[in-house]
Amino acid sequence: MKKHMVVIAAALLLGAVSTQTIGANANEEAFAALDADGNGLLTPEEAAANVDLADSFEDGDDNEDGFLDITEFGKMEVSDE
Ligand SMILES: [Ca+2]
Ligand SMILES: [Ca+2]
Repeated sequence: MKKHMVVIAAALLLGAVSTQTIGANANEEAFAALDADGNGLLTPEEAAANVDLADSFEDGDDNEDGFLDITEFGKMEVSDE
């Protein structure tokens, strides 16, 4: 009985970890898809490909350097619909 609980807990933990990993990868893939020149920064022109992102570009640019990096991008909640 106890052994079963451990197995279930381990499975849940593994599921949680892999979901997080998939989320991070999806984010990186979305960023890479928008980063047309692949320099690791999104310009307003590159962000214009996604209407939601373009709208919230300035809000997302935490360090106000005029670009979005992957960290800033990751904090934003942009739908890709
Ligand atoms: Ca770029
Ligand atoms: Ca920035």
